[in-house]
Amino acid sequence: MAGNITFTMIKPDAVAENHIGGITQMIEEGGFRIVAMKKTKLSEERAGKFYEVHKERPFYGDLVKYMSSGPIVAMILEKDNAVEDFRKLIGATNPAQAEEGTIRKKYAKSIEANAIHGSDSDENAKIEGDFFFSADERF
Ligand code: DGI
Repeated sequence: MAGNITFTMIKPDAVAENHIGGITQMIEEGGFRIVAMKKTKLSEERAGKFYEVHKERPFYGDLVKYMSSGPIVAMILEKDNAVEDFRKLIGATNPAQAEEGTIRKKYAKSIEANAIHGSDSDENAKIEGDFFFSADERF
């Protein structure tokens, strides 16, 4: 059975352009409940750890630099079928391929500065949520 938790980050480009409110509104209107939320900044070391699964990919170095270039907003979200439904709401990795009505279609600037992250499995949703939040930060 699909889990009811996913993890997201509003990425540095979207935070810098004051889209926290717009994106959070799309998330809540999409039926997700915010369980935990914080604005923080990743060091290069922590960004590298977060994206360790992509270590062998050619864009890893750029991705780590970009994700540590400014503050992000991390959230744990709750909804039935959370991981899959949230990936639908954010749209394709490359905004040129993102469908109308998705967060990336509206806010992403490029394949790298693509406004928002969404976990790709229940297992990663748990790992990523635990990376940012302790038990007493979840409600
Ligand atoms: O799960 P997604 O964020 O949709 O995509 P992913 O897990 O394949 O890649 C993670 C992030 O890495 C993605 O949000 C942006 C970046 N990325 C992915 N493919 C490319 C990329 N960055 C660059 N510069 N070039 C790529 O081809």
